[in-house]
Amino acid sequence: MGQIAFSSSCRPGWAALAAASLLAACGGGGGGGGLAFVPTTPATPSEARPGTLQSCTDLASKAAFSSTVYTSATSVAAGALAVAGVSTPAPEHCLVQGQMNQRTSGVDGKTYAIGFEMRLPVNWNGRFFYQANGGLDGNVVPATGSIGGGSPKTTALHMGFAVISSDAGHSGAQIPTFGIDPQARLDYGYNAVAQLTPMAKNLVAKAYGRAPDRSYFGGCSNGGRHAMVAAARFASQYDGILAGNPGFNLPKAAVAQLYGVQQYAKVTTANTAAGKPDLQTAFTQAEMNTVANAVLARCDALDGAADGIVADVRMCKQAFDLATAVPTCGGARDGSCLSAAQKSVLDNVFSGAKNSAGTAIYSSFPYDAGINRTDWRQWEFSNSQSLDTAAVGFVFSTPPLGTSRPSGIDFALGFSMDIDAPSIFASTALYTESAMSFMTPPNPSNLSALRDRGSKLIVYHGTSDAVFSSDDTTSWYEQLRAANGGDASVFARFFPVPGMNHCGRGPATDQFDMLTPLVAWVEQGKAPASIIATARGAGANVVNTELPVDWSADRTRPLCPYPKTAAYVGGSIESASSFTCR
Ligand SMILES: [Ca+2]
Repeated sequence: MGQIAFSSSCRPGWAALAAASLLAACGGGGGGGGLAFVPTTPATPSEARPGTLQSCTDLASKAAFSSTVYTSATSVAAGALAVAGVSTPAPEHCLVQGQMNQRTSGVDGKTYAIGFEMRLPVNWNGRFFYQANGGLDGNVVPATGSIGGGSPKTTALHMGFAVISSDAGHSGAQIPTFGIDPQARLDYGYNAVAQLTPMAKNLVAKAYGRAPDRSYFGGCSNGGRHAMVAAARFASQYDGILAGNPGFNLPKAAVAQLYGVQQYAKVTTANTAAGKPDLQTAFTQAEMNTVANAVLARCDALDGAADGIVADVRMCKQAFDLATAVPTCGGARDGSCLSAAQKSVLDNVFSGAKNSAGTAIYSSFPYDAGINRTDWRQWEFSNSQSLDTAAVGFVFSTPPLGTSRPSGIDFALGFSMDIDAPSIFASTALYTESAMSFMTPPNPSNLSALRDRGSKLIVYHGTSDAVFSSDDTTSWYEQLRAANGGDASVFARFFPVPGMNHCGRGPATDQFDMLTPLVAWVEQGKAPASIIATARGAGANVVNTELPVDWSADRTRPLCPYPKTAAYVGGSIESASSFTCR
């Protein structure tokens, strides 16, 4: 199975991560070699042409492809596939399942393959959509093509795209031990996309009689990371890329989660049944409500509307000081205050994980209105000691530390930010690429190949995301702007989603369709000046139960391309038409 060779990457370790030195060390990223930015004229936009499925059950023989086994090709009648939250039935389509690159690992002796399924609608819109999935992958999620945001009301398949989904090269949903196998690491990081993309395009060509006119890529969380990696590594293959809450520095973010466990363990008040620190007691629900309310008290009105939304978290950073905004408990903790120790812990987490020398390990996080919600607590107090410890233990550390250490919270508490954390940059003769190499975009601010072929990138990120920081995405976008003469908006736009947690939920207008505007941008040259988002109150397809009670059920807001934010211009506080991006 031919591995695709990639150009060498520029990736300094933590010591060189100051923005200025990064840009200098990486040659500026934009027009190449640190030379002055030279604008290029993107290709003339053209729209995809619809087509009709010509072939399904015989595709296994018609679409033969290197190192690929098709295990089934079956017709699926209209309405036979239900998608949660989507009221209209899935269209008639062909379901092709199979695997690429089946092999037996010489390291752990297990059998691996890149499992996939592809759903090809009979009435095709002429487009291909790569559905990137979340977490540790390991599961062929049905290839319906999530368009992102909170409980979307349609899918790429419903819209007529031919959609592929994969397990990213290992089987077993969210089971981390595939990280013992070096090739499975690379497949998860980037190689599954490299292998599947040409296979899928060939399948489309055989199914419809012609190749896709346009190709798109989308996902959230680890899927957003896949999207950011595709934008950097596979620009020649994709016309439009949609990256949601992207964990494009996922190994760093996972280590930062372990740092959070260590911090929270300092202020717990009880142990679990297993005799371990109960992180849920580090900050009670009442205490986080106090913090979130203090954020709103200081920051909500700064954007011109006291509406429960902090439209500009950068402005809030200047205005909000935990030390003075939240009362310090004079006596016992009662929910209305934080102890001095708690303030220190929360400040450490929000200012960002550091090693003992004070060097930043990941990123700061913005104080926002959604940091008292369920999803935030889930990531900080639960996933941090299960999912993140497993990922660091088996997939991101080199060699994998998890094979010789306890799991769960004990792994997190025993993890040294000085000695162990640098293992995400390490490689060995067996593990030839570090996690930071295979998981992250090479030189993420250099997207000149994507830009120069006229492809477009839309990124969104909830500002109350607990695990991947919107500050990190903001920092990346600032570097991208700098690499493009101060303005990257001709090909890449970043839409922060105020109040939204990890890929949805929170006190937010979290339902939006960014795929349709991405297609309009790619194919008609219409750049998105704003994107309307809707709250999911009573009557929504899937109700967001965490919305503030004083919001209308169907509140709308414009999401604005950074650095613009939504400013109130008068009228109903519930309507997007009362706001403008500026
Ligand atoms: Ca506000």
